[in-house]
Amino acid sequence: MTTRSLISAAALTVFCVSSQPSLNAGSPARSVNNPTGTATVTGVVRFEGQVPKPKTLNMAADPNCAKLHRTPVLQQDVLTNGEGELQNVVVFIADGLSAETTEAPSQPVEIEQKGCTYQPHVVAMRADQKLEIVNNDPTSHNVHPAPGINREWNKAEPPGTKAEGTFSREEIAIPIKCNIHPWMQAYVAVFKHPYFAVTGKNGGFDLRNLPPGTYTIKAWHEKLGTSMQKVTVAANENKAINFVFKTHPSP
Ligand SMILES: [Cu+2]
Repeated sequence: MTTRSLISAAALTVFCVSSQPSLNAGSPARSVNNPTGTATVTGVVRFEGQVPKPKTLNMAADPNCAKLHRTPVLQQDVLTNGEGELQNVVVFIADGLSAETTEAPSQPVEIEQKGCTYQPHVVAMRADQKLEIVNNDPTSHNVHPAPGINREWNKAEPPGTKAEGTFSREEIAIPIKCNIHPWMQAYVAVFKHPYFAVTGKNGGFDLRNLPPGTYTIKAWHEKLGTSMQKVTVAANENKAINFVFKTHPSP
């Protein structure tokens, strides 16, 4: 036996052993041992139609909040730019991944309580990654996630302090409230894998390091719902897809 064939035999043995318990045993083209691939799915999320007029947040109940603003503060629910590109959409792989083995990053995801609003309004993170909420206001806040399937928690935050917590289950997405200021609202999307993005001001998203495969990709928006499409990518392929949301989808 040559050295090369010995290596091939060894690799085959490793593959056969490791693929036994995986969800992907019937598809030997994809290695479950290598979750970091080379394919990319990029795109833009757009809103079509009349953008709903944003409501003004009424902070009169807490003068410490009201006096932090000279101009009205608008609700952050449907945010578009002049091109109709939609912000705060969570785009993620919903189906098609084999079992993932990568660990959650050790650095926390941070949300700031500033001007009596949550900044950013939407974040995405890994299960068991730390979520850190920092109170940068001269008034007391509270942070109260209201999950559907994760453990609920509820923490006080005097001025200048921070609170932290985790979520162990995938959930898209968990509303985050402040019990003191009912207008304060954020969302946290929690994933078991690293293939997710939140659109910025240009509506863009970028899912990198994907293994080759066929995936269901979903786009979630807090008010406009969820849209999905299937995409197949080969190794090193960069595929562009777009999502479009409308206020009143036709029946
Ligand atoms: Cu608050």
